[in-house]
Amino acid sequence: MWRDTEINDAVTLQRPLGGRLRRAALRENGLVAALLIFGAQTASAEEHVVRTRRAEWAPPVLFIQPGDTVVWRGMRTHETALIEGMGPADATVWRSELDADGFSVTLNEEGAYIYTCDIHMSLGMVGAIVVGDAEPHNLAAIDAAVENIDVGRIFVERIIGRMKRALARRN
Ligand SMILES: [Cu+2]
Repeated sequence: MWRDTEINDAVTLQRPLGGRLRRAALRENGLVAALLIFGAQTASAEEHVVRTRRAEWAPPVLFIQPGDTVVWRGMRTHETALIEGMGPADATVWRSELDADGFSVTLNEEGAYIYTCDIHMSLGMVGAIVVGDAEPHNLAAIDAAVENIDVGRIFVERIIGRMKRALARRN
């Protein structure tokens, strides 16, 4: 959105100006050009929205690229948290408050992430995010971490199965 504004400014600054104003405009044009280049380089990072449908995440399995951001919407009665041991090693661990609509996390590490809404985990509110095009390297670690889950384990297993089927379709 800011890029449109910068482009408009750049166009405005290109109008004929005299003396000091023109020099100032040229300096600003240089800054604008730098900002536009910076914007182009980072434009590939995308934002993905996960919404809530009763006690489910939509989409339940999300595919993104490293550096992309996930935003959760419709969170009035929900929260989102990465399940312990169910993200790549060194990956961002997140836990939102209840009713943190618009909570977001940027995921840079490739691999699979299984997350839950703790208060609705026993109703099956479990989701998966796969970062990167490669087969997630931490699938075995996720399968092992399932053993540590007491409440809602069947739903965690279910989303892992769903993610694996989606991965198989993708390949
Ligand atoms: Cu919930």
